Amino acid sequence: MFEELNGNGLLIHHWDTDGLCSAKLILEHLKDKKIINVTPTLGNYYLTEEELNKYSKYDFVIISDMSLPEENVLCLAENAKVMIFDHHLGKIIKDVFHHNPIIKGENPDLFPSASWIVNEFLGNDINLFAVLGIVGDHEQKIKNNKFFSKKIDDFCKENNLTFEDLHKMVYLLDTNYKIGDKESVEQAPHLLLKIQNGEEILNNEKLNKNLNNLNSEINKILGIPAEKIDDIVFKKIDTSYNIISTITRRLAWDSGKNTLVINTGFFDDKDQIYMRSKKDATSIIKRGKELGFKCGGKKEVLGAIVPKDKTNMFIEEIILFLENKKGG
Ligand SMILES: [Mn+2]
Repeated sequence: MFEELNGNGLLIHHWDTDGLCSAKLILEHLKDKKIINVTPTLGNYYLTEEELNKYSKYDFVIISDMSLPEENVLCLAENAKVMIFDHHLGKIIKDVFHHNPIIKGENPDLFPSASWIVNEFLGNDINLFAVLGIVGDHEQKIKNNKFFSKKIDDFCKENNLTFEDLHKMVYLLDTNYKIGDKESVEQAPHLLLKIQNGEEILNNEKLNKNLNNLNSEINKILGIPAEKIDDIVFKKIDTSYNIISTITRRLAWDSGKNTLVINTGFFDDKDQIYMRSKKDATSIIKRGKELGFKCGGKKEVLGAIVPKDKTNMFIEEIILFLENKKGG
């Protein structure tokens, strides 16, 4: 499959640990080809017009750990051979090589990360990078996956590591995107190509510095008392760091209450909104999508990216939802 790839190549990967590790494995396998790697604008699960233009000059494009919109993929495929390695839900994109066992109906528990899927596809033995992608995407919850908790356990024993070591490596690797440093995200797969073992991630000076910066920003924000609207914990923050989910989780867990956080500092033209509710959030997530916002979440969590002039309107709707006056 890879033998057919000729000319100039581009690898587009997710910015998180799984994206970095799957990118590392692909770059390693294709070390004799001409290929550069990029990540989309941090926070975007699609390519902008500008990115699409720039990325349309390549002969082949590999996408890993990202479910880009079909129209983006087809646009790239006009000029290039496209290969996708992914494990997100979505639909099969015909006309390109789309390796995603999950959308082909396989058991998601057996394909927990893009790094694992890529590693298997390449026929590699289990290794640190295949495992780190899994720990990155699932954290402690992977311990409930019988098959993989044993695999990871065995891997740790053989390599004299603990699960906590792996978790710390994930935290460190994820600092690059959390502080909004796209360039370092794109350098990270090359850093991973150079290292011999996990110690080198744990002891990496720059990543540790990032982690300290992140923690002090989080603690600074948490040190400012939150407002209260009726029984809702409400906080407005203005940070360039992508830490709104962490802040919301900490406020919600500490208070045990419905929590709503707005960050005005991550995007120039949009705000981040994050909510943790004590009831099912499906209806308010649906409402956000109806309003045309980039919006997602799970049972009790809503994350949305909203144009600045729509923020107040949507916050009011969320407050009504939390106060039980609407929906839910
Ligand atoms: Mn992933």
